[in-house]
Amino acid sequence: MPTKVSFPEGFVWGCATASYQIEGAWDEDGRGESIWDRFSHTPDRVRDGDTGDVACDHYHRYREDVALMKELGLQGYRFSIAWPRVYPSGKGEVNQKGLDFYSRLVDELLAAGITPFPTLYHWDLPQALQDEGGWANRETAQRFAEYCATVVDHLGDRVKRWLIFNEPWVFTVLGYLAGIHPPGLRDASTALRTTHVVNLAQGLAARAMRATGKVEGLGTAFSMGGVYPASDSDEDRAAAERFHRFNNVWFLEPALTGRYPDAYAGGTDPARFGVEPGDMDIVKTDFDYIGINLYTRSVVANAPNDANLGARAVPVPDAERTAFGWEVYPEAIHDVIMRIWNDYRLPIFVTENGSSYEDVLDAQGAVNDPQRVSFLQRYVAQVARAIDDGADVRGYYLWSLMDNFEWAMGYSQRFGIVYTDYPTQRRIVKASGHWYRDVIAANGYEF
Ligand code: GBH
Repeated sequence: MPTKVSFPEGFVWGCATASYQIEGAWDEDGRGESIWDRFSHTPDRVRDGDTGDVACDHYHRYREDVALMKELGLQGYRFSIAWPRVYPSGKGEVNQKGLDFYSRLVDELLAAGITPFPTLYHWDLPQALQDEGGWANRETAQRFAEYCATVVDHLGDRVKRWLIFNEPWVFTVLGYLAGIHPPGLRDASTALRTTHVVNLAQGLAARAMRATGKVEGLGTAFSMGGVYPASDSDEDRAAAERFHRFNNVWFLEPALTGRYPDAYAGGTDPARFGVEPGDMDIVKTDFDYIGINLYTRSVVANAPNDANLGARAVPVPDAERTAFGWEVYPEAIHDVIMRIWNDYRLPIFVTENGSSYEDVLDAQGAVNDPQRVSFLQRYVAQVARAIDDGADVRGYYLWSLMDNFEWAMGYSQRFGIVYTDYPTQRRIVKASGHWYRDVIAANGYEF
């Protein structure tokens, strides 16, 4: 018997992308240098020396790209705005040409009947602000709020719903603790301070955006994953809970409650975050919804030797995996949505979900990606199950519209439902793209 998967009326089907990953035109029309330009232009930072200098050339091809979205029947499009296009050095004079690009993109989307859902920060900090300490510097929070208010002021007549940050956990932890994203630091105490500056930035930005009077919806897209204890023991269950607090709600919890979650086995002294009097009132942010980016899961065991969480992810042998090596575990999206819905009771958008596989353009000019179709069939069915179980999930944004610059992995990972032929910049809709178009048209599917 096939499974029938259906969605409530008004559920939004979309795709997601990010500025640095698709735009290219890195030094055009007054755009300033971003930390990803600096990082990718530094030898040995990105696989194969790849950079986002050209990427998908979306800056020049946005009209064709929006036409493609329309062909697919997309109802929503999540993209990000590059801060250094708007403020080339992070502050001071606005670069009108940068704002104009996003204004044209928004007009094009609206004309195609697609609702824009922009993210204000998807990792491309102006390098000039990094030179002053980046997210470790409290001043950056003020500059971010000013930038956000400027953008909302210019686009807010047409754009109603916004996401402030993309995955604060990823850019602080990978950038300042693991050193695999810019600025490439490995410094635990700086990393904790960036956590707090980012939270302040979010609170200040939300207030500055609302002050324009043009905002109808605000949230942030958080990186999350399924977390399951390695055994039924009390120790493993407690370790899994600490892992959830650090990996899933490390940023969400302070925004909603004004407190840092208890994730560290030995507790976390607020002084280590650099919290000053009054800060936690600013950090508290009035979200209209929560964005969840979810790809995989972790199985977690108690680990007394781990100095931080006292927890570690254990290998899952023989698991099904994507080309990136991430385990395919569809129930994770249901389980995380239910946990977040039960704990916080705010509407949820799936702001990213998808998979990378080694796609090839065949002799007939087609791209057959049955693994991605199967991945999506199973994950999206779990989103429907969460809705059936009572969670208020408003939409699903698939990562990604097209293959693009996958950060430290360069162009080696293809996440698109549209294949990007980089040498020619031709876009070829993959089998998964045809599948998604049919799902959107029917607001559901069978498999
Ligand atoms: C997102 O990051 C980004 O927002 C987006 O820009 C990016 O292109 C996309 O995802 C694809 O990577 O424990 O080894 O199984 C996602 C980052 C993905 C980080 C899952 C943690 C767990 C890997 N997260 N990952 S593992």
